Amino acid sequence: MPGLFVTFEGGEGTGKTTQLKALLAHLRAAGWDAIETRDPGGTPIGKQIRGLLLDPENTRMAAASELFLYEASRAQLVHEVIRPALDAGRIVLCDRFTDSTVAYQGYGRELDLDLIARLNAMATDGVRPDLTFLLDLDPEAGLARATQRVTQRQERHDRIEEEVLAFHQRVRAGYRAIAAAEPGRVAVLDAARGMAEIEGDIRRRVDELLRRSGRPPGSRVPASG
Ligand code: T5A
Repeated sequence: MPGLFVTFEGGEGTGKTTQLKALLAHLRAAGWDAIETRDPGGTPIGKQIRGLLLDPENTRMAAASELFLYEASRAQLVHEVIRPALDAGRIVLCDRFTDSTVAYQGYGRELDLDLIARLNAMATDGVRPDLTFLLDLDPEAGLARATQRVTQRQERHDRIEEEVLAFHQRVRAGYRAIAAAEPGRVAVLDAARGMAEIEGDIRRRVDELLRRSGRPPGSRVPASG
């Protein structure tokens, strides 16, 4: 695919959104044609599905329903946003993607990993991230950040944030297993550090990838590798 697909992964409150937006601003300032999106969400249909998934009132949602809803939102996102942008040669930055389902539904809910791999393949129609940043943080610290944020905004924790600590610890273990299995794609970052330090690591990695592609900053990105 002619574009470049970068995803941000990690547990609750690890700083994915903060870092994605910082990278987006950096790339755009350098002249690259970059867009941001998020999973679940990112499309009108995906936003409706996201509402169902995260509504704290939906306490009776079955694990299988949850899995299918995440995959449904993702299928729509790939179809409507990600694939067209990559085909057009753009840089796509996505807040969460398939690794979230492996970590949360596979390791967190302990659903079948082979089934999740098949559903992910179907939902993405072969679209895979070129590079993934995994923001790794003790779940207690991440949940404390999320709590601080919802308190400031006078909101409620979403349905997944309300899961017990053991669930979030399994999610973290899942992410680490993914990173160990795919070290070439997944860059693990210590998310306990300051925002600027993490941002610097991410910039260096992406700038290097773009530099190696041999093109000056412009409106289109050449094929990676
Ligand atoms: N999910 C998702 C699944 O179960 N399966 C799936 O397949 C998918 C795709 C989605 C939920 O759905 C689950 C995972 C999630 O539970 P979401 O909103 O996309 O929800 O994800 P969240 O993790 O809930 O997003 P958050 O906004 O809570 O976390 P972020 O994006 O990691 O963190 P961010 O950048 O918003 O920062 C959180 C707070 O920490 C501060 C920020 O200022 C902010 O206040 N912060 C830092 N503080 C100190 N040091 C740093 N380095 C900091 N970086 C950020």
